[in-house]
Amino acid sequence: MADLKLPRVEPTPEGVYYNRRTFLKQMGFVGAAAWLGAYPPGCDAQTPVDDPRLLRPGIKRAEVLRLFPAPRNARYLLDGDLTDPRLAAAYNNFYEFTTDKDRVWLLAQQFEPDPPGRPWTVEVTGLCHKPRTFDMDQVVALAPLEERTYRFRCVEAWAMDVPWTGYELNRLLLAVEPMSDAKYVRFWTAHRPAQMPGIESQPWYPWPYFEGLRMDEAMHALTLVATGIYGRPLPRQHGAPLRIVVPWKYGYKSPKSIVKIELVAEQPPTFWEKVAPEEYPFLSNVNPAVPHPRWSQASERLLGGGRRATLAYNGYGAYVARLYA
Ligand SMILES: Nc1nc2c(c(=O)[nH]1)N[C@H]1C(S)=C(S)[C@@H](COP(=O)(O)O)O[C@H]1N2
Ligand SMILES: [Mo]
Repeated sequence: MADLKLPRVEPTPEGVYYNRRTFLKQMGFVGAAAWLGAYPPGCDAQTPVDDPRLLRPGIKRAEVLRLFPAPRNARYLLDGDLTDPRLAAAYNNFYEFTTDKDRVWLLAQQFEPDPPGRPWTVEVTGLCHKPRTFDMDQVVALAPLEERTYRFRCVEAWAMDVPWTGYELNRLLLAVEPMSDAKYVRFWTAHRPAQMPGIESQPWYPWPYFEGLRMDEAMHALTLVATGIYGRPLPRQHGAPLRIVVPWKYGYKSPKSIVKIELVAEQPPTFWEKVAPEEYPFLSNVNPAVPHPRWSQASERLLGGGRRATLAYNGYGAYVARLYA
């Protein structure tokens, strides 16, 4: 239980945004070559996969690449070392490829999120005044990308501490001007059976992957649209070219490779809730006191070795507990 890495989130004055230049000056720019060296490998257990494809960015679009690495936001830090990027990239949940966590990265190599002539788009629609379909150039132009280090906790009791690149989901939602009756947000993952072998080999799952949040959760400052990890565009296995990150909830509430976001009035169904409602309820906030029906949630295994206590709301209670009062 040593090595308790606590999040530190400095309070932000409402409505204050830093422009990219100020950030670059204040936080110090991290050079492209330094990104790997900045995150020393974990001390034991897994041997990192040594394959050049492992960390390959999912998209090569110049407009996106030039924004990496994004400046660090010093308000969102973790105490202690981060997870080795090679361990995080070689142990994944992305059932569209396989349930074998050690092989997701390999099978995901055939996924081409943004091929020439068929650019990735995200449709943001539903109860809003300005529904819009964004391509990736427009997604990254919407708000300055920044890096935040977050704890990440899978419901299966493994965890990692990683630097995401992205911006707050509220930036994307506000861009379409939500209506007052928008109370929930739905998310859909891409459905590409030809590139995602797990879809056809597991026909009993309700593809495509879908998730949902309450509007207040989606608008919360901790909830990210992530386009990168460890200072580079997301590799395919982490959900290229963009995913959602909700650090106080179990990992399945952070859907990958998003193609559609819809603002709705009623609580939407979610993939895992549909599969096993008693095991994966809609809310799914990290809670050490509530065991999964088949295992304890009191502690968690860190990728790279070691165990630590699970924290309520994954350590973010000071910032999110009020949402559930
Ligand atoms: N589309 C999609 N998104 C998904 C999943 C998935 O299977 N498909 N798995 C979820 C689960 S259970 C976890 S723990 C995280 C894992 O993210 P990582 O592989 O980038 O660490 O992705 C989440 N998002
Ligand atoms: Mo998970």
